[in-house]
Amino acid sequence: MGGDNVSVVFKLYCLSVMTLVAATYTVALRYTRTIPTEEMYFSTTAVCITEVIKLILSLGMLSKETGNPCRLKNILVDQIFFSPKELLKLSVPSLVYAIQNNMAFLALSNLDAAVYQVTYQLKIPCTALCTVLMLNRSLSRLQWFSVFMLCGGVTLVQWHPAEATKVQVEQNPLVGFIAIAIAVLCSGFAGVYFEKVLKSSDTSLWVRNIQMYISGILVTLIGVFVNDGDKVMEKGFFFGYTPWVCFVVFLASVGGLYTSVVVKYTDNIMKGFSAAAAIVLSTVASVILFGLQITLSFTSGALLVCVSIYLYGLPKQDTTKLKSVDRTDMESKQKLITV
Ligand code: NCC
Repeated sequence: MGGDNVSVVFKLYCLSVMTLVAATYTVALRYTRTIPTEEMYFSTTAVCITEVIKLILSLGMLSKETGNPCRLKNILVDQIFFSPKELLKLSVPSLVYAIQNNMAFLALSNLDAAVYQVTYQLKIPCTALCTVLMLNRSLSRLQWFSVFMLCGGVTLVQWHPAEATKVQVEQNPLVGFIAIAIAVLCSGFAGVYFEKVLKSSDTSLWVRNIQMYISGILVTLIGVFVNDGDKVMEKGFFFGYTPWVCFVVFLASVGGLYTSVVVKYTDNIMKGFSAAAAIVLSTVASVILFGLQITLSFTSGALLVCVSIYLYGLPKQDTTKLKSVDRTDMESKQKLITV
């Protein structure tokens, strides 16, 4: 994963894994938060331990990339231990992601996974807005239109109101929706901020990840003590950790790393478009392989997703050329009038 010229197949592979992990993660997380149990785990500890695992995995990837323990040591000393400014820079997205990841637990403790997935699609226009504001990129009107069309398309594709399940734990949908709104804003901002830092220098992705996860561990640890300090002291950090909870932590770690690779080789808006395409394709594959019944909302949503991808990819019209054509047109009209 070190080289920048990676094949399309590799990009598609990363996108597919990311999308598959994200879908499984949401359902598994919801399951662990809604099974009636006396021993519910502390979600803050799960967010914190995920950062630790991502740090360890990124260290492993960096050592693979450098291929030499001495070079690895030099990089760690130079770019981690003696780079407080860089660490501070990356503490911004790590704080925002920490809030976002905690909000996901709060939202999925109060809302059905399908409702969560559908509402969370608002992150697509939010990410586009952050990209325009923070990366000084411009989107044509057609591209903005396609961003909103994609948002609507994914919403329809994932629309399964009949599957909303009754659970025996107390839920507060308002809290759930507020948590999603915060997560949407955090996802857009942190994703684009990380992309900006990553692409503004030659520093390795794994170094950037390590810098982010170090402050991520600190921030999420503070979250553990502020929110569940007393209970964690009494019952222990890993209280209530079942194999399912470990699975959720595993998915969160793997999903986070794949997200970083996807952002490195594409960008945050492309991440949204490709994830939508992957959802559509995987459903079509399930129809062919397992005879899954296709609904009207899926068909119309899939159509919207495809059209939006096509529209987004259309070459932008050169507005300067258009303006000059307009001007020449005006001038010749004026000449005609004077004649
Ligand atoms: O919301 P989303 O991603 O933008 O959240 C990004 C997740 O990736 C982690 N991350 C990001 C950059 C980086 N260098 N390292 C990281 O570990 C962040 O900590 C954050 O958890 C998506 O685009 O829909 C996606 O959604 C998440 C997840 O489903 C939602 O946040 C819902 O809770 C996916 N994460 C997982 O599946 C674990 C992500 O892959 C895609």
